[in-house]
Amino acid sequence: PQAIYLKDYTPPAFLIETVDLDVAIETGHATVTAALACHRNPAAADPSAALVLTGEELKLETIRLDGRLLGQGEYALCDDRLLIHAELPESFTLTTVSTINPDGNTQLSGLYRSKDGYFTQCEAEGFRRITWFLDRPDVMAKYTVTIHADKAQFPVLLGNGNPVGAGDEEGGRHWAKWEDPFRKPSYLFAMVAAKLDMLEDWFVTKSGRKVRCAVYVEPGKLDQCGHAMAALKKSMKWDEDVFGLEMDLDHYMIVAVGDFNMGAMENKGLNIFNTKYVLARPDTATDIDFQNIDRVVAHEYFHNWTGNRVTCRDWFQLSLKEGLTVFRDQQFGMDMHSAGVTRIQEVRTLRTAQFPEDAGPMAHPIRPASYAEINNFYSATVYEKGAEVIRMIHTLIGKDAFRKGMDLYFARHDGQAVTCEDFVAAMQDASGLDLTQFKRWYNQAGTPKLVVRGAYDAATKRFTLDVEQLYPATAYEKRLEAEGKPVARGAYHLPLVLGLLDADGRELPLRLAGETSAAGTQRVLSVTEDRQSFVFEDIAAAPVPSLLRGFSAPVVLDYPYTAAELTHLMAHDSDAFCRWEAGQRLATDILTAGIAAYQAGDGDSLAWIPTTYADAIRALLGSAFAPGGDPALVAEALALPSEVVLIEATDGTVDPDAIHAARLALRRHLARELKGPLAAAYHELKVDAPYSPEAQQAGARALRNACLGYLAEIDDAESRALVMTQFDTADNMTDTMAALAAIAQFELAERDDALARFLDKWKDEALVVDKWLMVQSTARAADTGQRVRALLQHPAFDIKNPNKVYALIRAFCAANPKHFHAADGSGYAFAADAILQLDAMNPQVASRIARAFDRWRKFDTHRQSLARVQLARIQSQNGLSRDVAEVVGKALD
Ligand code: BAL
Ligand code: ZN
Repeated sequence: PQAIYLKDYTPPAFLIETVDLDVAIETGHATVTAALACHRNPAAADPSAALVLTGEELKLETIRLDGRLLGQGEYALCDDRLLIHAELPESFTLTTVSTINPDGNTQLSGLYRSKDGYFTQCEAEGFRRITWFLDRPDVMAKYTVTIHADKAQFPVLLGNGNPVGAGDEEGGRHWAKWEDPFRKPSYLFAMVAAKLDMLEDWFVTKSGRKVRCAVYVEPGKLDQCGHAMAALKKSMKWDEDVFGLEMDLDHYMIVAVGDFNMGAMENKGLNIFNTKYVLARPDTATDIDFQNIDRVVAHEYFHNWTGNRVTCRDWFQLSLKEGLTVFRDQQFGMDMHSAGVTRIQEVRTLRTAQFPEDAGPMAHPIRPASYAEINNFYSATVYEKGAEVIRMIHTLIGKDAFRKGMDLYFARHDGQAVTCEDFVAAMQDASGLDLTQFKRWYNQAGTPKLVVRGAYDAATKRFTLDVEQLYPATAYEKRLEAEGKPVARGAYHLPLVLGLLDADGRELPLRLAGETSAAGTQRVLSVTEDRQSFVFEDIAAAPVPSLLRGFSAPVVLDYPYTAAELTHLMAHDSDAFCRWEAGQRLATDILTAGIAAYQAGDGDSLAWIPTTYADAIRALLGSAFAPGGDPALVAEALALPSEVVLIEATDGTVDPDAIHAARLALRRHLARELKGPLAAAYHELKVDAPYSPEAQQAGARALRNACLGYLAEIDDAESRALVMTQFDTADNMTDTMAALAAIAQFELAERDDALARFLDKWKDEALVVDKWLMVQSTARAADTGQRVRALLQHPAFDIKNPNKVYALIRAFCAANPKHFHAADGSGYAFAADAILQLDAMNPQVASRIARAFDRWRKFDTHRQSLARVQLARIQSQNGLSRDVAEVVGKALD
């Protein structure tokens, strides 16, 4: 597919002041009348450029210029473009009437039918599937929309902004008109016509304005939206307290829909959400679901300022709003839950999703220079790495200067569509820190490696840290180079946050060479060079460095820690992330030896597991019960690095079978060695209070269920009885799912019975059925591949529903490496079949599945040849979408 380039950006030839839409939803089609008040853009590069509107799957009925019907020859339709040939005055109103088919819109982009009515999704380029438009984010207009539909079937009619009129029409129909007082780009347009129940509440802003908050859900689900409403009100308060940002509308609505490609969408005043991030009840949703709802509700709310009030000039700038808003929802999450656990979970997500992306064929900087299909760039890099980049600015300039930078950003750019440079300039001007070099994070792809070496000199009492940055070119730079495009690479500017621990685990006061006195026990080192040294004075004995605290930069840290040093950090580091990280490193080192042992045929001897390891984990488990202990953190620390993380950590060819075998053997070893303490912890951590998703209870459940997971590995009658008792008696979905996930790993009659009973109980709760699918698609049981293929035909599965596809197909491909990379190629063939079937109906979803092939070149030649066959089969399909063509084309490059 054809790439488009950031360097080719030009301002639009025309601007649109107002958009007056009329959408009449009939049986089988909708009629859209759009009156656009346009004028030439004085900033256009070509003052005589033609007016070219974009539209997709629209049937143009009529077109009028200032009320005059245009005839043949006065306009032309060419592919997805509508060219106006008629002579245009400086200002004019262009009115089109088009017919669309929302019932046949399986892409779920634009206006589409879902079970309870009609919904929209316009980001990034869905508005052009509703009407002809200058569908680009730098065209900002004021919108009104009048919606007409059958009153009995679709009693709720919603648009952005404020309701300004409503009434009945002939034939049992009704209408409603909404007006949004704020200028916005077309991607933030939304409307809904559906049968929905509504929960209403009020929020009083800091200046005393009353905002009506409403959550709309499918009929009968009102008892599942209280948590989302509470999250919305907490988010409104938090943004006022932390950033001084107030809600600007009188109505803030969240509508939940079961068929949705993304997680949620921040349309102005009318968020549309995947039900997954709204609906929750203790018996239907897990602690993690509750937390995710907090985060997604907050994320969409925070977009009202970072994204809506100040938006992106073009889609290359996507991280301007997404990276910043993810950073903001992360900060919110850290304030609402355990800060350490939240950070650890974020780092795990980054390593699982973003590091592989940065190392694979789809590598791109947080602001890519080119793309073929923008939907492919709603990526872990733009979102999660984008948030890390904002976090680094926050760390480098400090919290207060960051807040000043945000204030300056809004003062300068409220109501505008801007670039990442504009954001960085505000941060630079507010802080006085030169961020010129820092901007490389926006233009360079790849995860840098930070090679750090420490040397202690007893004679001078100095500890020297030598820091080297490595940032080899990725697939992204290689492609640009091949296209003859300029590629500049250089050292990054990054914060290295650290402390030094003495032999007793105490934090040492830190004085850098050249400083007159020590300043604290934690420092932010500003790393800017390819090679740099930092010298600490007055260090009495060789310390253990605690490096990259809080994961202060999105890098791979290479430091030659010994097992003893890692155990020391696990026990004593004051930084929660570094304590967890030390445990992960220790486990990774052991597993690396285990993987080699399995490859050499000697894995089962377990000679590769140090005898002291179980003791370290025993101490870790015990720490949860010591004064100040944090069960949630211990639960995180008990989890061994995932197979996906181990795949990325592998230098050279990946052996997924050896990785799986080593990891499982280590889990079983710990379970056997620590059976007593695990069982004791399991019983001690039982929560007796009524269910609440708050951090303390959730932490206890997380650790208790981690213990259950280990105990289940013993695989005897006692452990099975423990799991089945929890499954049968749990009063909340967190505990139910933990038990079901434990039993689902084994090919046992108990598994089949538990799965059958679970489905029978929950078959009418779509989100719970998704859990049922996912627990099977991610199981290690030998029959998983076969079962997943059979589930495609199960009545509980629906390939048209993205959540079902993500639960069954994507989870299998992305989170079950043992089966996806099966040596007979069955996993690859399964994925290719699914991608081809999905591409014909929903290219965005198909393309997300196709990303499972990103790392195919890391595997052995046999697997590579099997994957290549499937990639080539997909690529040769006639009419392949741009979405999938870009992913597969880059994979095969
Ligand atoms: N803007 C797309 C959905 C989100 O990031 O909030
Ligand atoms: Zn977002």
